[in-house]
Order: sequence, then C-alpha cells, then structure tokens
Amino acid sequence: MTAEVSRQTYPFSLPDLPYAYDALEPHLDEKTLRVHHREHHGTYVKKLNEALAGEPSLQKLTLAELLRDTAQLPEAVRTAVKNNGGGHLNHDLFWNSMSPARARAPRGPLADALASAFGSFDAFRAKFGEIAGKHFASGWIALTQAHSTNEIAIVELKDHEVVRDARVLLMLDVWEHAYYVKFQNRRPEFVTAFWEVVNWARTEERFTRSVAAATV
Ligand code: MN3
Repeated sequence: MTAEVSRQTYPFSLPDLPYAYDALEPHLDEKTLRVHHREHHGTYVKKLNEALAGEPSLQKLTLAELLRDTAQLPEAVRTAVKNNGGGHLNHDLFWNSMSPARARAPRGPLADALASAFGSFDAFRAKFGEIAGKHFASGWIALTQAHSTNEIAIVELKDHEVVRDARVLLMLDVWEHAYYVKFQNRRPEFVTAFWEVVNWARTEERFTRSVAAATV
C-alpha cells in the first residue's frame, strides 16, 4: 500500500499505484487506469509543485495542512493549491479504495454501521450509486465517518473539493476521465464495475481504526 499523501510535503510526488495498471481488468481497463494515474493525477502533482515553487513558507506544510483552510492561503496560489492539491489527495484515496482481490461484502463493525445507517448493504450501494449517477459534472462521491460522532455518510464533492471534518472510508472519482474510454457516458455501469473492485478490507480497517481512535 502506498503511503498516505496527506502527510507529504513539497515537493509532492506521485506514488505508484498499489497494483498493476491491468490488475482491475476486466472491470476497469488498463488504458484508462494508466492515463488517469500518470497523466491526470501526475499533472495535479506537477502543477501543485509549480504553484508552491515560489512560496517557501508553504513548502513546510503537509498536503492535509495546505488543504485544511484554503481561504487562508495567499490569493496568488489559492486556486491552484485547492484544485491540484485536492486532486492529489482525492486520487490517492480513490486508488487505495480499490484492489485486484475479488470484492466481497464488508464484515464486522463496518457492515453493522452500513446496515444501521442505510438499512442494508444493498441499500447503501443503491444509494451511493444513485448519488454517483445524479452528480452533476465533475466530482467525487465519498463514504465518510465523522471524527466527532463516528457517524457514516455519503458525501458529494464538487470538482476537487476535499473532505475536511471526517475520515474518508471509500472514494469514487466521477470525473468523465475516470470512465469515458470504456463506458463513454454510461456512468452507472462504471459504478457497477467499481463495486467489483472495492477494497473492503482496507475500508473496514479505516473504519475500525477510526472507531478505536474515537473511543480512546
Ligand atoms: Mn480523476
């Protein structure tokens, strides 16, 4: 598994995917994964570094710190940091939400939490898929767990907005570049393919860690 990029500082780098580009076939195609990771995600990293090249005071901050309150950033770099930093963080969460291991239903405390919040696992997937299908234009759909209450929720993010007050358990990229080569405009089919490759083991681990942290 890759290191979490939220702790990276300038100069930021593009971690390798935690699997080969063809590892999610036949559900997600190699060509899309390669271009999406190297070119799209890679460009966000490059542009984030360009934005911070002339800002020594910001170079000490981690990605999470840079994105915590973008209104406080110098105006000259605010938009670039928000868009490219958010893109860097969200893509890392997305890559790590998937695995070549065959997806199964979640177990343990996460399974209980999903059933309690949404009625059942299938009802959760239906709701998540409905929100993903209806999301207008570019963005992200996340399953999150609030730091303060442990409550889980489905959150919609516009462009490269990031989740600030909660831990991301699962992240789905619904920008067109994530699926257009294989699915064209058929986003619901892309979401169906995503369920086949979700890394529930990691999602369970993130949920459990968060619950443990909250009860200490
Ligand atoms: Mn993307």
